[in-house]
Amino acid sequence: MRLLHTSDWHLGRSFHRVGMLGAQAEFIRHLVATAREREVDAVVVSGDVYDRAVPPLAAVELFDDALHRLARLGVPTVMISGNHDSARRLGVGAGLMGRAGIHLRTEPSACGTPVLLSDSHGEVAFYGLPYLEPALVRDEFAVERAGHEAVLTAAMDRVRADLAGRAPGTRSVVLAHAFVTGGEPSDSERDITVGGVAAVPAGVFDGADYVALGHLHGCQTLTDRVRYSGSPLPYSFSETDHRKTMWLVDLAADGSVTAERVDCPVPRALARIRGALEDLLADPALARHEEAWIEATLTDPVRPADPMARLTERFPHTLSLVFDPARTADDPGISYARRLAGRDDQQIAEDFVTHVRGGTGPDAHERTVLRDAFDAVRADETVREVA
Ligand SMILES: [Mn+2]
Repeated sequence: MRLLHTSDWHLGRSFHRVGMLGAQAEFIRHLVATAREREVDAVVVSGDVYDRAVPPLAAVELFDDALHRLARLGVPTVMISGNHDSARRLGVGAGLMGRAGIHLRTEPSACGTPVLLSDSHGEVAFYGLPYLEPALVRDEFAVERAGHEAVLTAAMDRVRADLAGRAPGTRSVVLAHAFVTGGEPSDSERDITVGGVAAVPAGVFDGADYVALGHLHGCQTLTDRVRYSGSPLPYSFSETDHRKTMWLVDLAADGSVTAERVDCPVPRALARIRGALEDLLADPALARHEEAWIEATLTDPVRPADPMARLTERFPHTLSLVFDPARTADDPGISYARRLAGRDDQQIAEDFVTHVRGGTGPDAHERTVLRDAFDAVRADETVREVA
């Protein structure tokens, strides 16, 4: 069975000030053309269809267009909701869409109920695990003080139990939206840290022949059977080095996997350039980036006049301007943002406590208090989005 695995469309999202709807529509056409030309048996979309719980009308219309194209193509499609989607909103009409061959899985309670597709070698069971927010699905999976690992393990136990009851040799594909250990994040994923641990080990998915992951925006291979497709388009400059792709996966009769990367059309290259303004405007080596979307970091000790206007004369698609005047690391003027870069909320809060207490960090109880506070805020945000 041949699958086309994609995720993280984020329909409606823009890239800095550039609207991406046109590029997203182009991607949908590319997806459908690839499915037809490469004779794909099933398309899997592993969450974050939309960028927001309540997406703009144009994004909803584009999704509607995608559904029609996929249904017309006649290739069965399985989709799950991600942490950016409102599972309930996305799930509206799922029963009817299912009759058209588009299987939307947004209900945590349906984790163990597969979509069954078959080829000449027999059945393949597709289990759609929507994004599982621990605070919201704790009761469904009867786990206490749940983190991501606990709820995904419980969901996969249902998958394994269902699979065990099927004919021997039944192959399986699991769709999940999660941060799996070993994956490399970028700047455009929403933080899902809960209980201090966002990442779950790949071993949670043991028993599945192929695990089609969504959430991280870079295409990556964790094991032969566990892969992220990444987003089809870049949504932050941290993705400058990404090659945007989908996975074309062949699932053999014995469940073994071979996978090929299929490139996605990206409207414009990305580049990050750094230096003093005059150097950036003069350096002949930068000529190759003149048509790219640019993030420029200016290192001039004094902020130059009209930097954006001057940069866009040479680089008309400059989208982001960062000032990072050349200083030594112990300079007290070094920016607060730079000191915080790369640290999560919990670490920042713990370091703050250490700082204001003259070097004494929080004890275990205080760390738990901080962690619970962050979890409560995140759960509350999610509840408001889902509601
Ligand atoms: Mn995403």
